[in-house]
Amino acid sequence: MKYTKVVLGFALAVVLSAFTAPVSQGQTVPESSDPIVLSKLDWTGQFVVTEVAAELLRRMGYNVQILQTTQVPMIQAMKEGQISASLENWYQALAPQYEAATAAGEIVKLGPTGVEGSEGWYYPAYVEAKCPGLPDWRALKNCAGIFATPETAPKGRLLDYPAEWNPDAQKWADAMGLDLVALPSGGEGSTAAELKSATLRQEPILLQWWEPTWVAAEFGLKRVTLDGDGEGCAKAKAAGIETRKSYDCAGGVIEIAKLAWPGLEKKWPAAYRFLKAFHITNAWQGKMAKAVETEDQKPEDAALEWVNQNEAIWKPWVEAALKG
Ligand code: TMO
Repeated sequence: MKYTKVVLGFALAVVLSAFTAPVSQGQTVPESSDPIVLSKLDWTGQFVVTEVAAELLRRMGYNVQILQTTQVPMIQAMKEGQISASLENWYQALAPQYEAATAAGEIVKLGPTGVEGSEGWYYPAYVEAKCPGLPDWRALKNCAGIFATPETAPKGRLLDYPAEWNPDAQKWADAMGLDLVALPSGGEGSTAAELKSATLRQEPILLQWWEPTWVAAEFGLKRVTLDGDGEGCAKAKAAGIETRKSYDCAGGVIEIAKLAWPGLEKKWPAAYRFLKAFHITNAWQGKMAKAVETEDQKPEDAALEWVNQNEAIWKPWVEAALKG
């Protein structure tokens, strides 16, 4: 297995050496040997997308570094040029900050990541038998208590996103008059572990979550519909919640974009063109993320496997970027 990977890697390196030729305007790639720094945020889907982009940039001849951070510090680091690009940014709770920074010219948008996402409150399908009326959110008016934990009883627990993601589930629950207490998760892995144990015991669990994730597919999660007949969105809006960014209230679309430091285009023009062309689908990301989460594959190895198997997809991005 290891041997095969090395041989494949070598063969591709030979193929790719043809790319490191002079490009338009007399520039050669890399235009600067300074590292292009990509952000590694704290969810698996983002790791693998980032590793794919990093691998391809390296094959183009760039020096690439991956910097682990979280979303709020990432915005500041990108304004200052300490992060060159970030491949998967969700325009939900942090949308106003991304938009303000873009409007001020402090960061630039490189276009859609390609992943189609949704998010909201989820539960395993077996919960419906214990809470008739789901997936409509109004069912929770009568059965929030089934989600109680020792910390939240008699109210139900809503297992929220980790604190670093600026979660707002409590605001939603309050606006909708639901007896739920939103408690932050320790991260994607710890929520997955809780879900696994709840499912084994067929116990009710309600969580703020998103798709695409291998967890949603694996555990057959269903999403609470917050819109109902418009009542849920109206309540949230009246409470001052940014409903324009909610999957339900915005008509089923969340923007997921690639962002960059404004100096990227000038410093590494071919990398800029490549990153604009780069995109990924739910299926490609899902396969890699699942291998990382359930088969203990390293994100960089999952990405390398994708790159080795999908040259027909990425080669045009690289060639066009190098042509200028
Ligand atoms: C971290 N998330 C993918 C939900 O934006």
